[in-house]
Amino acid sequence: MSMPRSAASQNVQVADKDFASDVEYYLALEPRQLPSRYLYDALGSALFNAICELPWYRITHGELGLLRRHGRAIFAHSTPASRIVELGPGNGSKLLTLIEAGRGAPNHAGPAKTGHHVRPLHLHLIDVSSKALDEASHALALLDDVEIVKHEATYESGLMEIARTGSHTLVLFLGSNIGNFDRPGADEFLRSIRAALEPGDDLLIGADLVKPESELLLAYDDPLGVTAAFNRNLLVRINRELGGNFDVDAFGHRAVWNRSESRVEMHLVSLRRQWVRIPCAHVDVTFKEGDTIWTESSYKYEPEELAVVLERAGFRPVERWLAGEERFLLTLARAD
Ligand code: AVI
Repeated sequence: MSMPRSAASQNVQVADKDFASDVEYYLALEPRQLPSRYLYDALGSALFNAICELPWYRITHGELGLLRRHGRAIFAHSTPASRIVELGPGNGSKLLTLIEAGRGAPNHAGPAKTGHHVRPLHLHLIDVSSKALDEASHALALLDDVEIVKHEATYESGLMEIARTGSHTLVLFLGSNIGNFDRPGADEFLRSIRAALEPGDDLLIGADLVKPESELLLAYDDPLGVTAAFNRNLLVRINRELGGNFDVDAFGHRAVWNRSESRVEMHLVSLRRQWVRIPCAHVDVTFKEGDTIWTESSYKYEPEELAVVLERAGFRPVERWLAGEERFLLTLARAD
């Protein structure tokens, strides 16, 4: 079984009628599914931020550590850029950490002096959530001489907005967001990043690596139940926005490591036989005890595999930095 590419990618503009028609479409599939992008309403985004603070979810901690320790090396290895584009900036902490850690490095993308003028560094933030954009730009406004441009857009349309302006660009795709694309979807998405860039531009990508199953399951089914709340909140959202009558208590959270596909899957599991109606999505469905809804896949990579994927998309890996303890990899790759 494999989640269709469109379910894992963000290339559909999120709007209420899309939500209703996606819920109708994906709940009719076998196995039943819901696209993971709908996990991120206001409460879902807040729960995701809480997940990032959990000791068992080591992606954020591992990545911030790498950005802090290697910020100078990242700039030293990249083409001098006058703008940085971040896809999915979250609360802005990753970009803030990178810029602060990189100060003083050759090629640091800080404000450039032209004659008597200081040319500001342009930070382009692309996200479908205006709340996330506000939060990130608020955090980044702490920096001197930056100009922040918010793109409230899907990644694909945001990339089209920033494409080919003639100035060198560093694109950040961090947080292992690449992991929420299936393999063909990752290829396609990396190609769309490449298409927005000129030869010599750079991509800094963060990817979570394959690690022992026990660690992966703790990361996606934490003892505090925050990830379970993040998953079940999707049912709360459907009830609120589409008039559904899910009994949220009657669904459990399950994380599964699918070794052959190299992905952690999140599912919602019906704890009893029940009948669910979602009038705005024309859904009328019966769940038996144990029936599931597949809500997310997080693909995990091997370092060599990521290099191959980048090359296939038209990037040449330049340098990489590994957080050994967290098994997380940052790769700087150059557009050919
Ligand atoms: C946003 N994304 C990379 C997270 C992940 O690890 O797949 C979302 C998440 N799902 C459960 N915990 C975190």
